[in-house]
Amino acid sequence: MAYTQNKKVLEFVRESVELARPDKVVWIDGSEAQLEGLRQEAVKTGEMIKLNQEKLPGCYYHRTAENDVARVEDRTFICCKNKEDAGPINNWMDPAEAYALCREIARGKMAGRTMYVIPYSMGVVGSPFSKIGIEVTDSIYVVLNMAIMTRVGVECYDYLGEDGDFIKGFHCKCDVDPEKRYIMHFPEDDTIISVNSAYGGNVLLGKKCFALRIASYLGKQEGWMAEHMLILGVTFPDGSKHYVAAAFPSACGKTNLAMLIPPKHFLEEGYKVECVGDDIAWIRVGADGRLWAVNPENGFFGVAPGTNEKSNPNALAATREGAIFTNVAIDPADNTVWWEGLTKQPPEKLIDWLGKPWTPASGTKAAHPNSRFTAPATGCPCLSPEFNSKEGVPLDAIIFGGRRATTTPLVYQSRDWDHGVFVGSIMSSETTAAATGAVGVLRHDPMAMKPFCGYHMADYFAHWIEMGKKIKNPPKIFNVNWFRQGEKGEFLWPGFGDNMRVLEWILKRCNGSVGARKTAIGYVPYAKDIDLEGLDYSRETLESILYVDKKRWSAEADEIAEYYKQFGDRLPAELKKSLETLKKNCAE
Ligand code: OXD
Ligand code: MN
Repeated sequence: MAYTQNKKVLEFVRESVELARPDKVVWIDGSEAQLEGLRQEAVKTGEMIKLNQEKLPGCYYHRTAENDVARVEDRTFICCKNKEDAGPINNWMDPAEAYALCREIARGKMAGRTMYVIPYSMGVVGSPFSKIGIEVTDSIYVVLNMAIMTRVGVECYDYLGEDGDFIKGFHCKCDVDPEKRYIMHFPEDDTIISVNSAYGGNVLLGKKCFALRIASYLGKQEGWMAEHMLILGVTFPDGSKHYVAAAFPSACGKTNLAMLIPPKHFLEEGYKVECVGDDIAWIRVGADGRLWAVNPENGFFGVAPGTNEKSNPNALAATREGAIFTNVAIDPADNTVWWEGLTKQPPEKLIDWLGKPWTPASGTKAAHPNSRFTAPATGCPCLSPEFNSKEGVPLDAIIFGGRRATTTPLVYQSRDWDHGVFVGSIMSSETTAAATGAVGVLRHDPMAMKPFCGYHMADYFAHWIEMGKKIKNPPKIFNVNWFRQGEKGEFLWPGFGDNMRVLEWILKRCNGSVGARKTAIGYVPYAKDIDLEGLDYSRETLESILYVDKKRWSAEADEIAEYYKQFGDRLPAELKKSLETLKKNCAE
């Protein structure tokens, strides 16, 4: 049953059927009864394993193909008419060529399978921020993950009416052939095509493909922003609430920061941190001239390894009910899950992510480093009461942050909005297992959007500058680096809950209640102003990671100048000016 008379939906489904030739079409209605039927079917076929329902009620397990464990940036394309509009950072393919290639690959590939039609909303249905997508897929795993990560249901059709527009997403597992794997985006046609993968970031099309790549393009056209940012709220002891959005590259701790538990004395004083989102923010200028943000997602697709009672008890709690685990290890003793870092001592015997028997002596990782949990947001104990707000939350601060062993101090504040855009544009970070390729390589990742910007990166910078002109009361912009290392490679900042100490300084800067030192790169805290109570940590170490080394920054400026060259004339003058100022400041 189609649930809709929307001609464009019916046409999209008809075309998809004609191409992929499924045996059957199932229209997803979002009901628990239908989802439960699909879970049972997936267990029967071996696509999912039902976990211990006493310890992990409603939780399931899934293994991807060994060659299909992360986003594939080298096979991800922006397919716009003019190559120049995709910019120097994106892979580009001519739309006609990309459609033809994908059609060739997907032709008849759903034969013998069922095609599911998923209506979903990114954001609360009916919010001025929200947008509707329809994904067709031949994977039950995708349906069940989408039902956690987005708002799936027939109300999306009601909202669309007979003529409403939506983002089309076509996904087909095909043969999970890495040589024919393509994640194609057609921003000018509101269309996404994903073939030959079944890994979350490549196939849950509401997430990276729609909510970042397509949405960033729409944001540029329509005057709003789609960002790779968590959103959190801090309640002060006086009851006032302050919201922060923060951009970090994949697997750099966004989920941990979003769900942070402050150190004991902050809690005793009455501070509270609540999570609005852990990965994506859609941001608009409100009537009050401030920036307002919503999290368009409905769940968390988090990196499992390293998540434990200490690092992130809130995320862990969210995974205890109704979650799907992908590529972690199974503990056969009680049919539960395990991953590196969950407990100090691994169990004696596990089934690893490849399905093979594993013991601590195996010398391999039991869980894939990019193994994931998909967990409903409602299971997060610190979920903000504003999570479902249609208006979103007003931002006091925007934070950028990368994984840098040296150079970038623990925290600094930009001089103003335009300088803040510069600070975001020069972000670089060491690569992680969230994408295929080498890990630990320093690369530029402006605003943590390198893999996710759906158009020319310099035009994206220009959009940020333009947005700044529309915001009467802009949030203050900061940069943080939790990952400074000492000579022996040891981390110099404790991170996790102790990041509250830095957050507090940031918010005090926003309300003007703390001073700062003006340096070559922006405002840096006086060490005395970072609260170290209850922490066994020396002021000298703190001084060392707040230090701005002009020699290093001068070299950094030269490197940024090289990096900027690829953007040519499209690079906004404001960024060139900030780079000149940085050079001049370092020479003084
Ligand atoms: C993610 C990613 O899954 O950034 O959020 O890779
Ligand atoms: Mn992400």
